[in-house]
Amino acid sequence: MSTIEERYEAYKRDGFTIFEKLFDETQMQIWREKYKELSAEHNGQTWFANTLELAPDIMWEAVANPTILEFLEKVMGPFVQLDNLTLAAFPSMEPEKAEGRVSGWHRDRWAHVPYTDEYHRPNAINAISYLQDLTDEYGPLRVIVGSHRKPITIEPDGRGIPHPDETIIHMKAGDVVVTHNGLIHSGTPNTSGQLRYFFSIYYNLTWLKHTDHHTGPHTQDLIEQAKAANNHQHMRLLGVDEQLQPRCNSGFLSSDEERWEEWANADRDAIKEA
Ligand SMILES: O=C(O)CCC(=O)C(=O)O
Repeated sequence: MSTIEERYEAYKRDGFTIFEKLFDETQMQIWREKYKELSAEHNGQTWFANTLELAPDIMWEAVANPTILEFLEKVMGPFVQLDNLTLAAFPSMEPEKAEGRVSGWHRDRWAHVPYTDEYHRPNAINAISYLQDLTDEYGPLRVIVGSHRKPITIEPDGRGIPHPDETIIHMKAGDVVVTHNGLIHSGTPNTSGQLRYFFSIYYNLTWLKHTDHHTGPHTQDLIEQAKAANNHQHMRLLGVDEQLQPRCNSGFLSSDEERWEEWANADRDAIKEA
């Protein structure tokens, strides 16, 4: 087990960190069932965004997972909002069609191609879990370690094939990989004969726009609950950041990380117990 400091150092160096077994089988089964229900209701659709609004009772615990949020606030400061919550499943394909292919190299939403090898706070972070073990048949995750700090580009004809610098990660069911949005990564085609579930909790900085709308009645109820509890961390997740202006104009003369910790502690102390 690494300490949060060790994780943060590894994350800055590699562009990702993996929390093992963060979600348990009961939670994963509930999410898989929800996917099947949604897909049946929507003519076999395989990709669902806005899933917090679609199923708040079973999704909020993932979005507001304390272990993930503690780490995100360490990395981004207490400026973390939900950009989008996606539950998807990649259908299986014939092994001959998948041979020598990857799903598609990319950096994630709100990224840019790095100019230098300096570390920068990410604009966004993906907390991805797969609701099954990613064996070779299900299709492992591929990453180019450290590519959030390297000006690597890939020509179009290289984007669907293995990369010489890739690392292949066989994620286990319930593990959560937290990526820097500048990390180049790809899935691998699924040839298992079963669905390959993909659950992505995507967070960005509160002064950016969010991709999910957060305007639906269920999400609005969650905002009201967070306001009643004076829980700024939860309000921010849903797009309401009441401290944004002072905290984004703090003068920037003491270390960012010290200020972030101070603000996160102040938010915790401000929560009203129910
Ligand atoms: O399929 C995977 O393992 C990764 C998918 C992914 O990174 C994405 O859709 O952004």
